[in-house]
Order: sequence, then C-alpha cells, then structure tokens
Amino acid sequence: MRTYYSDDHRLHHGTCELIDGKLQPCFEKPQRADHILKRVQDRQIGAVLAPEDFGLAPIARIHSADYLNFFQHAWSRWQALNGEGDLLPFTFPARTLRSVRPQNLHGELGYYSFDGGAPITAGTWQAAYSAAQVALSAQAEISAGAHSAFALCRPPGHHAAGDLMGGYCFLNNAAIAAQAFLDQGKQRVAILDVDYHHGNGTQDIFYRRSDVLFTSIHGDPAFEFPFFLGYADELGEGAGEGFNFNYPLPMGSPWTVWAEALEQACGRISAFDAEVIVVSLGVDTFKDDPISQFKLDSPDYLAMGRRIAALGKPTLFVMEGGYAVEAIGVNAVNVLEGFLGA
Ligand code: Q9C
Ligand code: ZN
Repeated sequence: MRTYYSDDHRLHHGTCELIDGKLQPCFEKPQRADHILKRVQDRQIGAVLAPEDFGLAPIARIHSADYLNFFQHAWSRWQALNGEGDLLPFTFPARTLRSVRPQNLHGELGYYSFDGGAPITAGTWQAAYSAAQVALSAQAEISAGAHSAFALCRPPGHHAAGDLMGGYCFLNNAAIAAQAFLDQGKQRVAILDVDYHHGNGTQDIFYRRSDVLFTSIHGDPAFEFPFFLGYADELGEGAGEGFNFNYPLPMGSPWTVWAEALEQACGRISAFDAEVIVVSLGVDTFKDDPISQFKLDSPDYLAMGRRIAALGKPTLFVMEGGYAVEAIGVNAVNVLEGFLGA
C-alpha cells in the first residue's frame, strides 16, 4: 500500500488549546505525523510519495467559496491588525443569536467556527490545502486501479463541514476524496469513520444525499465532543434518509464492544453495495489516548484492518485523530497491516 505525505503539515502548529480552564499545548501537533511516517517506513508497507496538486476545484466541491476565501486570507487580515498569537474564535452564532456574517475578523471567524479548537497560524492554510491534496492523490491512485492507499493527512478533517471549522479541522479531507470518486464516475461511496469523535462535518456534508453512506463509531456525544451531533437517531434527511448510521458507545468501551459496532457498520456498508470505501482513520480510540475514553489496545487495530479488508472493496485510508503520540504510528499502521494481511 502506498502512502501519500507532504512535509507541509509542519506549517500548521497551533500554540495552545483551552482545557480544564487552562491553556495547554495543542494535542494536534506535527510529531503525530512524524511518528506515523516513521512507522510506515520501518514496516516497509510501501512507497511514500509526495502529493500531486489538483488545485482548488475539488476542494470547492465540498467547501463554499466564501469559506475558502475567508480561511485563505484570515491570517493576513490578522497580521494587518497586528495580531499576536494564533487566530482563535471566541463568539459563535449559537441559539438565540443570528447566523449573520459580520465584517469584523473575529466576528467572521466565529461565524465560520463551531468551537475554539482550530487555531489559524501563518501556515495553516497551506498545511490544510496540502493535506487535501494528499487525500486527493491517494484517491487518484485508487481511481487508477489500486486496491488501497493511505493519505497521511495533517491537519485532520472530519469535524470540518462545508463552511465550518473546529475540532482541529479546517478542510474535510475524507469528504473531498469521497466527492472526487463520485465526480470521476463512482455512484456509491461508503465512509467508515473510526475516529473516537463523531465526524460531524462529514455527516453534515452528505446528510441529504444517497450517493454517500456515512457510518461512524464514536464516544456517545451526550458525554463527549462534539456533543451536538452524532446521536443514533440521526439517519439522514430527504434523499439521504437511511444513508447515515451512528454508533455512539459508552465511555470506557473496550474492543469487544467496539467490534460489535464495527460489525453493524460493515453490515450497512455491504447492504449499500459500496463501490469504494473511505476510512476516516482516527486512532484516538487507544486506551492511553490523553483526550479520549475508549480502551482499544494496539493489536486490536490489526483486527480492525482485517475486518475492513473483509468488505472486499477498494479502500482509501485518510488519517484523522490520535493523540497518544508514542503509540500513534504503531496503531495507525497496524490498521493498514491488518488490512494488507487479511
Ligand atoms: N478543549 C479529532 O480527533 N477537544 N479532533 C476539545 C476541550 C476537541 C478532536 C477539548 C477534540 C477534537 C480530529
Ligand atoms: Zn478524534
């Protein structure tokens, strides 16, 4: 299996996030990708390639023009205001307020954000743009006939909706790749989101459509981020009804519980008769993850990869979360090795 990777991810390195009333170093940091890349190389699962540049058009199939324009120019606007530190939102159009788009930079940033967890730095646009190209390059490889490919994306993407950033995410790499498959002639794409957190952005993007099946296994949003989406009764709307399946699990869930949900999600994917599968690959389900509450152990990721392989479809793996940095390489690559060895 080939891996696509760009050093540009390093251009995004937020300073801090607010946790327990304190500013702490960002968990979503460049060393995450370093560890995964090293494990890919150590285990020799295949070549590591730089992405091609497919331009903005495939990104604009998922994200609105006004959102992309705002994101691309936000940092220079902040510099023009002599901004110091990362650009972070602090006011949101929550219930009882209006979803108007203010002209002030901070107002506009709040309009395009759902939390304060996605810091914009000098290189964030370039890093996110390159991560999308990494996903598109791996997608193109599968389009050209490969059975699998790994997009080592950073920053991650599954919390980002069409015009909304948050949860460490800016551009939805998995959604951009899924749409590219459709635009190149596929008719049914299934997304399997195994990140610990619900993929609220991906769900929203495809919620009213029947050409993309979205399945997600995650911490119950009644108790876990992103709190406001990801419940089991969200089944899709309109033409999309019956094409969205969430598997929220209790805090502390071990592999046995997780694997039952995977079985159900796989059943939906098989029934859908997907032509291709996009896996939103987060490994923050790991027992030692610093911000998560599941109990998966490293060998469980091999079993996860084997079960995904048993679906028998071309599969694109797109990196999402995972914050136990020392173990992230082993866990992520175990999924790929489980898939390859099945
Ligand atoms: N500041 C992904 O795994 N946690 N995103 C907020 C309080 C946000 C996770 C904690 C977690 C986002 C891609
Ligand atoms: Zn996550």
